[in-house]
Amino acid sequence: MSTRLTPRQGMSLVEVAVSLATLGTFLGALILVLGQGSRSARTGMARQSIEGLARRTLDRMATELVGAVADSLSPDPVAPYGSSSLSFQRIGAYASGAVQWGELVSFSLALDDGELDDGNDNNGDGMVDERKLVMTREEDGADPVSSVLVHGVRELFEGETANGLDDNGNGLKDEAGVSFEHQNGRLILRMSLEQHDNDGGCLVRTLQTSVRLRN
Ligand SMILES: [Ca+2]
Ligand SMILES: [Ca+2]
Ligand SMILES: [Ca+2]
Ligand SMILES: [Ca+2]
Repeated sequence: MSTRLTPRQGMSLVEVAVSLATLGTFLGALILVLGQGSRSARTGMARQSIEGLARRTLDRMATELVGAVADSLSPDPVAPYGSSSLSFQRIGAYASGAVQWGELVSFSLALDDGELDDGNDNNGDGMVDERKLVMTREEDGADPVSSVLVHGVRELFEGETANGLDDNGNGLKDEAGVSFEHQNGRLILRMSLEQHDNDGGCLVRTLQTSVRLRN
């Protein structure tokens, strides 16, 4: 005697096809959700990273500037242009009533590693003509010692374009990604950092702080 399966005891090809299609749709949606989740997690971490980097760098600069004498600033970075570089000194000691100056410290911007000032992204990091911030110390009579404080400084401060105008309304015209401004005995430090990720996202973090100068 032969036994035959009724249609209810097995799955027809159509049913199998529908099941596979449903499973495929479900897996596709799951992969999409997981992908979006990890992308937003990566973006969140990158945001924290650039925020921390900007804060640490500004704190470091502010610490170096504690005790800086207003008259020692070179150039004196007053509005409307301020300056993207700055040298300063503290008072080292008083000897026989005379001031002995401390070491000469300077901050300056240089093109970032592998970058040329040509309107192109030469080093392939997604940023065009970005800078690095360099700090140099010069003890009297000793060779200068330089160190890089941060990479990925924007060529211009956030909201600024090179047009001779103060586009972002902060009182400085065409200011760079790091700028200094001397205002009534205070030195204002501004910084815009930028980072690009593999998903094509662009993060910009802009911070500012100020330090009281010594008379
Ligand atoms: Ca670049
Ligand atoms: Ca370039
Ligand atoms: Ca401005
Ligand atoms: Ca401008």
